[in-house]
This record gives sequence, C-alpha cells and structure tokens, in this order.
Amino acid sequence: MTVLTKTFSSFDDQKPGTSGLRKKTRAFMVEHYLESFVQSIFDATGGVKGKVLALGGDGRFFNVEAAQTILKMAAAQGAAKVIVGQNALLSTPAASHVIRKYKTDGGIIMSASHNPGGLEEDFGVKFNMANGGPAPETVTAAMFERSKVLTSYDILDHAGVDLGTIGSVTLGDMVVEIIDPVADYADLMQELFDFDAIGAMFKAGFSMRFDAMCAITGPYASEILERRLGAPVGTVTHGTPQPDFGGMHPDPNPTWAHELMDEMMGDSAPDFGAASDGDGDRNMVVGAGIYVSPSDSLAVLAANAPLAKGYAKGLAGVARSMPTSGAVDRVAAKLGLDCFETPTGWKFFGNLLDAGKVTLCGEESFGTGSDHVREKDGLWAVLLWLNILAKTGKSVRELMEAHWAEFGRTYYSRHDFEAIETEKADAMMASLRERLSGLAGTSAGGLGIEGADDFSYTDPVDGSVSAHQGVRIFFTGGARIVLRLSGTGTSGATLRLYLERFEADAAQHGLDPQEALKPVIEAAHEVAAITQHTGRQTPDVIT
Ligand code: VG1
Ligand code: CO
Repeated sequence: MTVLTKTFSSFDDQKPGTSGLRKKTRAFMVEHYLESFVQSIFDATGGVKGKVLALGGDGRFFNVEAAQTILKMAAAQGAAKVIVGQNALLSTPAASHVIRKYKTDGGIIMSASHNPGGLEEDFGVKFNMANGGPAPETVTAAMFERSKVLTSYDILDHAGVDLGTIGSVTLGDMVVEIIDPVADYADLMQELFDFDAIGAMFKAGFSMRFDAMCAITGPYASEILERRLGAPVGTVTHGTPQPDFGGMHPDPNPTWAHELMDEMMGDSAPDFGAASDGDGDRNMVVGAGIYVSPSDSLAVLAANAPLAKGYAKGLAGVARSMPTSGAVDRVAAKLGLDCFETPTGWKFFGNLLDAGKVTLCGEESFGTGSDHVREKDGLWAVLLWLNILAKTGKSVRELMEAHWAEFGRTYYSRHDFEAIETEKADAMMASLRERLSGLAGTSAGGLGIEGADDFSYTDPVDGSVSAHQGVRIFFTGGARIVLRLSGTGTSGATLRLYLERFEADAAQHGLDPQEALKPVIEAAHEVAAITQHTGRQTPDVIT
C-alpha cells in the first residue's frame, strides 16, 4: 500500500472554539484543510502509531468523505485500529461511550453540533480524549500551535473502505471495525434507567413526541423509545438523519424547534415533548403547555435523579456552567451536595467527573449529562425525565410547580444577538471590561449593582486557570446578568446575554419569564450599552 506525503502552506485559522473546530463546510473542503487539522490533532496527542481510535459523526454533509480521509491518514501513520460507527455515524454521547467502553486512546467526532449543515452551512471536527471527554484547553491550544507550522502529512493512496457493512476490514495494516452506532448506547441507557416502569407508563397511554430534527438522534430515539420502551411508532418525528438536516436548524430551543413547541402548547398536546440537536448531546424538554428551561431541568434532575436505578445511591455532587442559573445550587444546598461553577463548554466538567466529585452536570444551553459518559447527552436527559415522571406519576407541570414551591423559582432567560460585526462586539465587551471595577455601588436601570467581575476558573483537580470566561454583574436582591461572546459560530460574532432573578414567593411563580425579568433586561442594556455599540435592540433568539 502506498503512503503519499502531501505538502502545503500552513493555515492560520484552525483555533478550536468552545467545542472543536467549526467552519463553513466549504472551508473544510479546501484542499489540505481538513487534513491539516487532523494532523494537528494527531501531533498534539503524541501521534497515532499503535493506537486505537473511535470515529463517527452526526451525518451532516461531508461526514463520510471526512471519515475516509481520517481513516487513510490514521492508516498511513501506523494506527492499530479505528472503531467507526456504521456509515460513519455516531452521536456525540455515543462516541464518548464507545471510547470508554472499548478503552480507545481517544476519538474524532465530526460535527458542528447545533449549527445547520449542508454545503453552504457548517462542518466541524473535535477530538475526545481516552476518558471520552472533549480535549481540554491545553490540548486544543497545542493543536492550534501545531496547525500554524504544519506543512505536510502522510495519507494512504486508497479509494476508501465500505463503511456501510458492520464487521472488520483492513486498510493497509490498520483494522477498521465498523459497529452498530446505536446498540452499545441503547444498552447503557437500559442499565441506567428503569425501562419497565417507563414502558408501563407508555402502555397506560402516556403520550410523547420526540423531534429528532432530521439529525443523529433519530435512529437512537426510534430504537430506545419506540422499540425498547414500546412507545407508539410515530412518537419520534423527523427521525431520518439528512445531510442538511432537511433544511432544519437542529438546535433544540423554542425558536428552532417551533413545530414541537406549537404542538406542545396546543389543545391536543401530548404529555411530554423533547427535541435534540445535530449531534445528539443537547435536549429540550417540554410538558403539555409548559416549557422547562434548561437550568430548571438540571435542578429538577438533580433533585430527583435517585429515582432512576443508575443514580439510586445518590449524587456525589453537581456542576453547572457559570452562565447557567443558580436553580441547581439551591437543590445542592438543600441536599448537602457540593456544587461547582465552571466556564462554558463541556470540557471543563471532565476533571470533576473523572475525580468523582460530581455525578450530574449541566449548561443553560440545553445540555445535561452525568458521569455515564464525558459529554452532555440529550436522550439520557429525556430518559431521566421519563423515569422521574414514571416513578412520581406527576405531570411535567405538577413536577415543576412542586419544585418551585420547595426550592423557589429562578427566572431565567438567554438573549442572543447574532451576526454582529466582530469589531463592534469586541468593542462592546472591551468597554464593559474596562468599566468593571468601578461598577459596584452604582446602579443601572434602577437596580443597584453589588459587584462585577470577569469570570476566571481554577480547576480544583489540576489547578489550571481559565480566565476571561464572561462578564458577571450582580445586582442587589440577587439578580445577575452575564455577557460573553459565542465560541461556536462561523460568521461574525454572537453576543449572549444571560439574565436571572430569584423569586421565593410561590404566589409569584406563574409569571412569564420575560415579564419577570424586565427590570434585569433593562439594567443589562443600560450597563452594557448594547444598542449604542451594536445597533441592536431586540435579540434574534430568546431561550
Ligand atoms: C455553546 C453553548 C455552550 C455549549 C457549546 C457546545 O457555546 O453556549 O454551553 O457547550 O455551544 O454545544 P458558545 O461558545 O457558542 O456559547 V454543542 O451542542 O454545539 O457541542
Ligand atoms: Co451538540
């Protein structure tokens, strides 16, 4: 078998963001571009000689071609084996599980997650370590450094292998093992959750809609919900993965999963609704006539997780990303659990999970997960909800109202201002950061400011420091706003404004969050001068 050495001029824009490298698909298709990043991954992790890797993606446009390239590079460079999901498919949580179950040296996931897919949309590549979790910042920084000086890579001269048939084939001296992408993951879910109780609930007429948004969770949800749990066929909609996600924007939030939202808010709403994103690590949960904010979902799951057999022992602790609301902190305080606050992105939970300090983690961006893998996991969250509903016999509304009555309600919302000119967004953040130290004691929009900082995180396990993770402003009375720029976009800048306010009074728990947060929203606009800097008054997406 011939190994070709390809040479090229190095790229200067392969800096991984919140979750891997994401670019326009066409950018990834530029000659040597994908190969350069893959080689940077290999080099930054000590090369692939003799190693076993996992490989799969969310099925978006260019997924299979990219998989063939990665396989040929791994084979040319002496990898022992690559375990690939059939047709190069693996959801992000399933890939994390495959890495852990088969004890591989890591894995490459091809996905731009919740970003749209297709030739004119987005593609992405990320590397997960042997623990199954996203590469930490030190490793992603090393990839970027490597990419800036890289000018060649080795690749096998080969037409590629058939990835459609389960079984083992060879590529040069390397074994390519093609596995069912769903089976291992579905088995793991069956170990964690009480499938009998959930199955009995479906049998008794419990109705559900799962919107897979033409993305990767379709096959997983059909197998688990419809086949193993006996939910009626048709429970899963948009269940066939498409290279362009059928034109859908596979981001499970009220804006993009509007079809599901319309059904859930309508007269004949099913008991429970859920949606997942492009690569299957996000989830949105909705009850009949009631939307559950992701921060609340994390709190409810933390309070009730021991109802599921996989968590019957109780939780070691919980963690949330900094912009996520404090709802879970109140649960942790009451249950006597440690609660950690990390920067945005799942990679920051890895050490806490590995060290056994936390069992459950979550982000306000529709991400929840546990120590069963090292990624957030959309279907896992949906199944934990189903398990809790089955065991308590409560509706989503009853469960939420009881939760708020017990712990109080943290009103929460995120406002996204998308496709802002990068310079304007940077100038706004820079101006805010300059003024931070003088904000305490002043007021904005009629609210007094108690303190303000730029969040910096010291990892309690390895002591690494991640600074400038977002501006936090705390108001008297417990309200908080956070501002940061997105690290997953592929054009312009997206400003994320996170808003929250705690309400103890049960008589005030039925408000519309946008109404309840009005003074906080006004204060945020005033203090950050969003409109003056960006020309924007109203957000593009509200979650
Ligand atoms: C966003 C979310 C973050 C999440 C990340 C990856 O990042 O805010 O919480 O971890 O996406 O999610 P950013 O930097 O755009 O705010 V996924 O499902 O796209 O891998
Ligand atoms: Co995702």
